[in-house]
Amino acid sequence: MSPAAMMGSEEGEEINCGEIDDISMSYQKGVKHLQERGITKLPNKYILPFSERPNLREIAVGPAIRFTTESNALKLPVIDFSHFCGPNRSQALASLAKACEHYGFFQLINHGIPSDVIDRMMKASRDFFELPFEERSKYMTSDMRAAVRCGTSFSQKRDNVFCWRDFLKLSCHSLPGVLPFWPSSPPDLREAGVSYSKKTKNLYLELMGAIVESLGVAEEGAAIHQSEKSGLEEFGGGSHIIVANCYPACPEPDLTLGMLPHSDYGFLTLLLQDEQVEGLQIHHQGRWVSVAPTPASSFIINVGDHLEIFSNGRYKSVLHRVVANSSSTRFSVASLHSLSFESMVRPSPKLIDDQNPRRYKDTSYADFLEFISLKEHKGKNFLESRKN
Ligand SMILES: O=C(O)CCC(=O)C(=O)O
Repeated sequence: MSPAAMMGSEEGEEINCGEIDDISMSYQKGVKHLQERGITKLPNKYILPFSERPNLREIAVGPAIRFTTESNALKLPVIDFSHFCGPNRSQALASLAKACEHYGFFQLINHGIPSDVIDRMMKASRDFFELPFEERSKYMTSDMRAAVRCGTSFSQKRDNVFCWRDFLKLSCHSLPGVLPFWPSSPPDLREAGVSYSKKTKNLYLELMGAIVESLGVAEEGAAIHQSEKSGLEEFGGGSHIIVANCYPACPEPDLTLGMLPHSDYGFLTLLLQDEQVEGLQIHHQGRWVSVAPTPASSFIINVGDHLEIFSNGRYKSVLHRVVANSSSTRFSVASLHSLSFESMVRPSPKLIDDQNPRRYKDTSYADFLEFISLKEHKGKNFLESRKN
């Protein structure tokens, strides 16, 4: 073979140009595909610079995988949703405000979504990632506005270093318009997704009603979709995306991440975590701390960039990331909510005064998509770009 046809591979050995195409095609096919090929070393494409690598100490506890140790365990505040509907509402609102101000994350219990709705969504997501690559790849597109989008890493077109995750994104607004585009396989995905989407949307609206009240910008905690007073009646028709994440077991989890540090763009994210396999970490008081797996009967809720803007910085979106592990595949399902595509998010006028000047420019979901199509979404760089 001529030297011109030879190049150094990512692993350092010599390969020919045909193989290079094969390797880069493998990255594009996602990490599930790499895992199925039985790789035992992490390809360089996934290796983070030293300073960005996680500091892992993986512990097997029975069938479960944990990273939590005495030094990095975090107990998230627990918010009992049932208290919003009774005599304890004002106390529950105060706890909600505290959780959003000091953590940006909380665990929500007694939310009223039936467990079979949650179990079916989790199962349909897992089953999707079990489909052959040829079936999943029908939904691979770089069109961020597509009704369904399957892919790997964060932006597989632009990421220099890939993350160790595959995803399926289902746009949920409006359901009748998007449903015909959703995958028809696995057979239960559409039905499970529709019930899950309706229930999580209602829960989100109820939570936003409580959040608006906790900020003191609505006289009552009426659900936002019914509220004329808050000026936020657009919430009911806002964007809603369900993201199913799959993080297969990784040969060298110390060298990579399932998801790089980021904040979520919307108002709130409702996250269903894997019950057995830990992986979510949040940046709290200057260090990375693990969030222990939560029972499927509860959600992890986090404040997004749009809520930080709306609250004029009182509630903070918080950096979070996902660590990989060497023995078990981890799944999660995130439900991300914001206003409709072109609607403007701005600080509530009632939260601006001489002591609290307006801290952010107007922005929209469309602005976020444009930003990430031009720049890498790193940390909170989108929100930083919206500061006054
Ligand atoms: O998998 C997780 O626990 C977190 C997922 C996440 O951060 C996201 O989908 O934005």
